[in-house]
Amino acid sequence: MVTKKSAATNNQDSLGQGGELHQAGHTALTSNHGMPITDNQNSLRLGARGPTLLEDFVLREKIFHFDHERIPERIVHARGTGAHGYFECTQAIPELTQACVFQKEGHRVPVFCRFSTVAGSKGSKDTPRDVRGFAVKFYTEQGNWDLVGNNMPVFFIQDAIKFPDLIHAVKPEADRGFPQAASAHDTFWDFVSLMPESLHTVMWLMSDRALPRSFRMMQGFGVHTFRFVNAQGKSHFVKFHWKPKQGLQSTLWDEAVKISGADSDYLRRDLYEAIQSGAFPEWELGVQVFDQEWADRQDYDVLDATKLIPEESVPVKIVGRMVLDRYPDNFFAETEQVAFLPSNVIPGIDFTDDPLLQGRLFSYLDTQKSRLGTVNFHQIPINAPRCPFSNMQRDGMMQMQVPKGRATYEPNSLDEVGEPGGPRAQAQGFRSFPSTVEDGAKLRVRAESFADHYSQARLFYRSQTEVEQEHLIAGLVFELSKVQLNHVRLRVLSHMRIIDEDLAKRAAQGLGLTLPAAAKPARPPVDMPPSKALSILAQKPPVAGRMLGILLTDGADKELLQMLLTGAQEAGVAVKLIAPQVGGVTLSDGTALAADEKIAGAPSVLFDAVALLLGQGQALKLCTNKAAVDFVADAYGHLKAIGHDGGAQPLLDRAGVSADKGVFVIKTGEDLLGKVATRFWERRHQVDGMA
Ligand code: HDE
Repeated sequence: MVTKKSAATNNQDSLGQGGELHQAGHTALTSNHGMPITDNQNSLRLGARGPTLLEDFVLREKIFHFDHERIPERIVHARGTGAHGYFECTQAIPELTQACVFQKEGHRVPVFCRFSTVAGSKGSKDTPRDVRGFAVKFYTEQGNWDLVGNNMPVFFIQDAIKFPDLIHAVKPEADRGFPQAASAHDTFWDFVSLMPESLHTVMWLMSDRALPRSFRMMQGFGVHTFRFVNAQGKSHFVKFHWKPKQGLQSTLWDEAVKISGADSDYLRRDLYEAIQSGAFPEWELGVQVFDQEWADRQDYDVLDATKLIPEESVPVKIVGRMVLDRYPDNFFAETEQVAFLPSNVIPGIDFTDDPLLQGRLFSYLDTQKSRLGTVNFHQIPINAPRCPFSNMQRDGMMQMQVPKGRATYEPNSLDEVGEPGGPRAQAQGFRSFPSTVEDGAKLRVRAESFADHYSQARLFYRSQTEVEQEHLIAGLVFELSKVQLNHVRLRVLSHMRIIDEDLAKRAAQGLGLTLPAAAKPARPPVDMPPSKALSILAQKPPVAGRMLGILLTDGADKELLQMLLTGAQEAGVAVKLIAPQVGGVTLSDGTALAADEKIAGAPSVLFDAVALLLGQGQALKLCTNKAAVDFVADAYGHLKAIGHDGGAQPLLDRAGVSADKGVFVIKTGEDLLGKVATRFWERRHQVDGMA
């Protein structure tokens, strides 16, 4: 025990520069103004059983602060998670832009990246059918550049003035306060069916893109057309793309539903565990660059955010990579307080007249004031530039800086008498690109070039594989079955007829409805050549970054397990050990092994593939364990690889598993690990409704 005297001496010795008090290995507990606190267990009361005294300033300060710990959640994208990392230029493009991040190969800048769902509240689940946010803050030597994108390259609306309507329609219905984090309800479909411009993004929302298996396994898009400007002042249009090294992967709908019960933090935990284990996720940054002449030749307007540019018409040039290698130390201080602003650009990157982007330039700055409470939110460490910053903005709530001198206005001549005159504008700084506008009249109109709402919805649908089209139709049928207003369902179907007659027919069949008359498009669609890049399944994903679940019982074959563990490590596949009890099992050679999870706590929906290593006679025992039977039945139903040791047959039979290429006895580690990222699509015909 530390005597009073020696404790005092220790504290005295370790009084830090900032005034902190340290005791052996701990920081001394103090009040907010630094007074050392001796008792953090009991409030100050009159006698041992008497009333608490108003005088108890320690109690009051603690409760006062606690009462105000919450801040308003983001109006959209409330639920998210983020990570630190770096961006590295891999292909310098000074001919296109003077942006400092693209000048030299190998040049790195720190980044903070936040992924999010859009519609749900902060406490909602991770796996709803939804768009995902993909926002990156680059801390460059010329200021912060925020690329605030999504995992889909298009958006629901063309003009910012419709954003509040869109969000009101998708958020829980105003009178009843539900459904949470779901688009499957009347108001969303009512709105989008009256706004045909949303249909292209609605196709993406009904597709597998809205059900990412991991934030690490989705693409990111800047969505809008931006401008690159080079040192000579020459400008090109640019669209930004993030391409995950981990490949693309989505959950099945049935999986997503079950995951939200098993682990509503699934995507957040996935990112955390990957980074903590050293499997740092990585994306390539690509750009599609084109000029005005090219833009003028297209059937669509490149300033319309409901349109994408097929990679087949403008290839994506890879110019850099982003690696996320550090999880935040504090969720609130960093992930919650990070404030992204599309208006944060650096010299060399500029905006276009996209009316959605123009509205965003106002909204994000404005929303931070109500979310973070002060115009000084840029001084919060996660938001502050990492380069020097200096101007004559002063005061405001939570001013953290202590600016010196009298120079709070410009111009001034204070330096003529030897006083600091303060910062001055630079010749080398940001200059808006002097683009010209065609028509000077002030009008509330939508350009005629924004009128085609169907061609790209059709392009997207027709670019999907057969399986993906099935999923999209199933999504549509599910959502419209939740819609209660029949006229809304019919209106949606009337649009589907313009997008693709077969799509409309199959959706109507799924709903048990007769097809209505086709909608009348403002402009008839044109056929665009299908784009392979729009399909997830047309691209083969790597196995690295995936997770294998190994179900073990007492007597499980130690050698087989060791082979799988070694193989997994070499392949970059993470492993979780699951057993009837978390205390673990005794392996075939008598060694005891602790499990990561109990079966009911780690259903197979959490894994990309499963192995069943069951000791003699154990499979039969597990046949009466509902969680174990579901583990296998779901892995089968979700078309995953199931590797087993040969003794698992009774459990496979009990779970209704029929033999196919994806169900096999493991002979080498490669048998299973090579298939961790594979789904056995042919099996879907055996498991109607799950896939
Ligand atoms: Fe956002 N959006 N948005 N958005 N958005 C916000 O800003 C808004 C749009 C996106 O992880 C808010 O700081 C308007 C498109 C992401 O912190 C708010 C319009 C795209 C995030 C806002 C759009 C996005 C937001 C809420 C139509 C993809 C989360 C909190 C004009 C390119 C950033 C906040 C994070 C967040 C407004 C449309 C992406 C209210 C008005 C298009 C990734 O300012």
